Amino acid sequence: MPNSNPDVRQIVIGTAGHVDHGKTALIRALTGVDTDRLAEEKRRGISIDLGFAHYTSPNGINASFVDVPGHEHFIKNMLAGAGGIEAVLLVVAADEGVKPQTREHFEICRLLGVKRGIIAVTKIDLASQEQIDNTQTQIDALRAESFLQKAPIVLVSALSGRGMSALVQALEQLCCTQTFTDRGSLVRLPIDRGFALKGFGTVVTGTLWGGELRTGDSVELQPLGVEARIRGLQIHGQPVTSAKQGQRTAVNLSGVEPTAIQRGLILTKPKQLLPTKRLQIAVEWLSGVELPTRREDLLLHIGTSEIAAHLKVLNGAFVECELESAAIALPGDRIILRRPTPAETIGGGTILDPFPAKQLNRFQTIKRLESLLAGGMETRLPLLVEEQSNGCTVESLVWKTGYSEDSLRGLIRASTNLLLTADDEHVVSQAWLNARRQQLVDFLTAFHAQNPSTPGAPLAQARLGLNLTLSNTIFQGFSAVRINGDLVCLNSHRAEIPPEELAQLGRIEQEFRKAGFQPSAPMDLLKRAAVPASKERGLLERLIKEGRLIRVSSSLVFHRDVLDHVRTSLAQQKGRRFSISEFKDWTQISRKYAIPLLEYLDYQRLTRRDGDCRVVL
Ligand SMILES: Nc1nc2c(ncn2[C@@H]2O[C@H](COP(=O)(O)OP(=O)(O)O)[C@@H](O)[C@H]2O)c(=O)[nH]1
Ligand SMILES: [Mg+2]
Repeated sequence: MPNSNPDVRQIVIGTAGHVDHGKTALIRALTGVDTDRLAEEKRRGISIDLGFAHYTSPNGINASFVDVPGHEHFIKNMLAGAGGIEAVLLVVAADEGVKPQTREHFEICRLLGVKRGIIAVTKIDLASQEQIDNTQTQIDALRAESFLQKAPIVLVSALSGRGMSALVQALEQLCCTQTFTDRGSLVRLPIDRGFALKGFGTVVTGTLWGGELRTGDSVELQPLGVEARIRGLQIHGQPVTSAKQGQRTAVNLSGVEPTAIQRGLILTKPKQLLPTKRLQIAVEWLSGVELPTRREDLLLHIGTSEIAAHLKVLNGAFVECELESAAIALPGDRIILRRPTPAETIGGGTILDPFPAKQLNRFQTIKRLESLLAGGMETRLPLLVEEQSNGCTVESLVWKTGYSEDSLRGLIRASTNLLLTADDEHVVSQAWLNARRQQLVDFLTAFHAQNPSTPGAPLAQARLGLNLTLSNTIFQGFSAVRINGDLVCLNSHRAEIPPEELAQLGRIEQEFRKAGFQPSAPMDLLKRAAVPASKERGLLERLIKEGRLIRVSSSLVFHRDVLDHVRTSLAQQKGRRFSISEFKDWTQISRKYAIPLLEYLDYQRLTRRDGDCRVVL
């Protein structure tokens, strides 16, 4: 029966060290598992690909070992394994001492941010005391002031078993003080193996970087964008119902062919993270390598993937990488940079921005990266929001920061300079809101100056080109403006109508009222009202906007009182049928006007057309 995966103490440990120094033999001596599975590995006597073994100590501590190849040709595979480890078992043969890949693997672990480890000086059965002392001296020089400075050094022989109990003790110690590298709460499982299992279908394995996986969950294979479902989970060969951050996990997937799987893909929650092809990185170059000066084609390793990247040096501390194929990357992720020819690791770094701001010059880019490097989310969040002209969605911040929507909303609510829109989906800065409100005040001030006698500006115009969510955020709770129907005005605005204009408006209304059901063309009525020709149209439109006059069709305008009269008369005769000629008799309206008026009444749902007749609703 699958268990619910109680929080057993467990850790993922990677081997590291020069080829032939005894990594695989040590893992075999410890776990009984020969991680050199491939025929070619057997034939050549060296590890080529990653090997996996798990180990339960006498005290019940579970360690997942990732055994990496030491040969310089297979650093790519070593990197795929090292991306998911918590601690390193650095293996140095006592008779050979520190060699190039001892150094390279050590540097890679350091650059990947591995925090702890154990150093095994192995093959002591083959070495003299002098050799052992020399090796220890070299190790001390290598690890000085590094994460391994205080790591235990254990002298062992995988052949004779000498020192193995001290190694077990050191492992127990390591697990007791274990803390997971926090890579955020979002589900990410960089895949290091994918295969078909008879009767099960597709299985992928990897270290779960963040979040939790449960059987039945939907997942997405990124950057392919293929969705699948979790049929089953295994940890240490045991079926479980959930897997948590930091655990080496085997995932049985349905809905995806084994052939679609390759190392380097990453399992995420569907539609949560977005692949990117541009990264800005705080870089650290290894000493003794030839540094890239301006631009160079390199290989970038992230998670379990290796991607060709075009590197642009911004300054000594920052680079930008244009990736040949997209990757899932989040701020804080560690990467390794390698030169393809001659093959060498030249540095590594921390991703500062997986979706760099565009249209910045080099100076601005560097300044921006400096603040991202120096600050935490309290710097990053306002920066990301404010560099967009109208804020951004909470959803987009998930793939830009690696924080869940819920934690982002929490941070936004707690911040003094950011706020959520009413629907909780969008975030803007207080500075943006202030600026937009000022813009609205400026707009209304100008509008009122030009139209002193108009009660307000049409809302559609005052939305300043923003969508409803954003413009409502500006209007809501803003005491300087007042909304009335579909008009908005400054709170201080009182429509003032000059007496002369008031008289003109009155005369126009009078003409339309007089015309009743027989209105002449609106322009003729305006002439009769004797208003200055230049103002005719404006005054007419204003009366229509204010609802004093009602436009029934393009050339037919009635006074509101006339239509109110129709409305009240109809209200008393619900259900009655009448013909067009009856309607004409009743209103004395000409046939030319009757049809558009009836259509207007239909549209207003006062009447309904029924053959040649109308029914009062
Ligand atoms: N005498 C002796 N030989 C060892 C010891 N550990 C490994 N070897 C041998 O060294 C060779 C390389 O070991 P292996 O574990 O494959 O090295 P790796 O490349 O670091 O994985 C093999 O022939 C092993 O049998 C040891 O402690 N003592
Ligand atoms: Mg090996």
